[in-house]
Amino acid sequence: MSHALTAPATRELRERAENLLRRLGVEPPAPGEISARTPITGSELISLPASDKAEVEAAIARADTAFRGWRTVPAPQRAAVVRRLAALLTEHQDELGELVTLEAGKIGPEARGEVQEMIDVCEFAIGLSRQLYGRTMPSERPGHRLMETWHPLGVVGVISAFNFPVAVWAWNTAVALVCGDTVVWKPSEATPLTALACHALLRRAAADVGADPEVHQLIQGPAAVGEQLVDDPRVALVSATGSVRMGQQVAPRVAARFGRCLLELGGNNAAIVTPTADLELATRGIVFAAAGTAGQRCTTLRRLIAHADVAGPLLDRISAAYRQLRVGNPLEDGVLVGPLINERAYDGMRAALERALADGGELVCGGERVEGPGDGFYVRPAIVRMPAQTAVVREETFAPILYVMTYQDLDAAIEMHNAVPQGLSSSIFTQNQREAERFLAADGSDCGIANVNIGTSGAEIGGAFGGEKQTGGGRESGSDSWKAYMRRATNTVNYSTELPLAQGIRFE
Ligand code: UN1
Repeated sequence: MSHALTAPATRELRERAENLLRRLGVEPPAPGEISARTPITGSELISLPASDKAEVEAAIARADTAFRGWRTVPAPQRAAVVRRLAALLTEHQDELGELVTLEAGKIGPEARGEVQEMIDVCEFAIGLSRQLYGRTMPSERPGHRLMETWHPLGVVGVISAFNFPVAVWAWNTAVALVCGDTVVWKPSEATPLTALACHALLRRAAADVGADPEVHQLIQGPAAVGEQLVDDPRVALVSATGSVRMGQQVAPRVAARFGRCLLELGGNNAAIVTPTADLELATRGIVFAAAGTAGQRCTTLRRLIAHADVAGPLLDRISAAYRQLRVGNPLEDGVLVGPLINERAYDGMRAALERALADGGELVCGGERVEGPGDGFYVRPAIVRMPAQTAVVREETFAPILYVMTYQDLDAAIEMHNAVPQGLSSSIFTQNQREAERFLAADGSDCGIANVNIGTSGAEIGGAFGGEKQTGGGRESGSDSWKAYMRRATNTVNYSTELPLAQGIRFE
């Protein structure tokens, strides 16, 4: 299906992007080999150059040099940069949000929400700058003090994905900066323009408060650019968000040089709906989590495990809500589901649906491509009832497909819930406290995020974000995730005139 867009409309989108960039402090880049496309029409907005080997090398070197100074700036003073960034983001929330819509295809409210998530994490990081607490422990030796101190780690390499092109960068960067680290960012090749905008805002924030703008470096281009970052021994921490496959490449390479990794990889998130669930509330939570962002969040709800007694009425409600969803141009008010990022995503969705049907799945609704402006890939979110949790269900397909299975017994439901390789987010809808607690217990959900009576997506920044198993084990944003961005030193101070040895050892 092709609905070639008239030239003026393509031009209008291009001009819109250029305008937004200018208002965000970015001059239109020189043409180059990266093609910044909009999934709204599939057309090119702007092209820009990729970083070559020497440029990546130079960016890492600049970040490494900047680190030498930045690590000695007191953390509450480092926070000034992040405070200024938050102010700039607040001032430019609409422009940056619109650029996210153009580049990633998110609907307006979700795009602005993503910028809000950046502002939220900045606020968190500002407070954190006065709370980088170390412990003190009672020493077993008289006249001795035992304590730990947290120090900046070094250069942090941030590799981010197209689906949260700005928020995931901010989770890493706001925290890394107050921790005293410098950042080299390799964004997704699909979203280079929002990266230019964030980079410009951050450098401006640093300059405005008299800090060194070199604390942040941006490198752009294909996977090889990221690989250079991954392999460079000056990069102390590689924080990578993306597919399990990408993580499988990154982790061993970083480990081989004894660098640190923070991985946020695939999710295959499920919700269990029990017989006591408030079905109206569950429906709202499920529809946002499964169809929102066109199924392109790592926290998207992909599996619904419903008790056999409620599966029928629940599915009736969900499919009725699905039929109301407006799919289309995310720049239009009232549209709730924008485009898939590209044709590959669409092919992946189609292939998964075919496999699911071959496995005995029954299509409840959706799955078809619908007309949008230009050559964008617009689909109706799909629901497929599955006789069992087959191989295709255990894989993450980055598109809006909700597989539905039923259960009779909660233990079996939890077993099915955990029987996938990924472990990011999960939820249970129930009004029965025993069931809720069972789900959150040690033998309940095995995910990094486990919710009760809300969906799997849309986490707040205050908690630690991340997951287990193939999701990679990393934790970002809130709680004590900052510890991944610092190194810990244990200090023993002898303020006595004796030299007692630990463990009562006498060496005389
Ligand atoms: C992602 O999809 O990579 O919990 C991040 C959420 C958002 C972050 C998603 N706060 O859905």
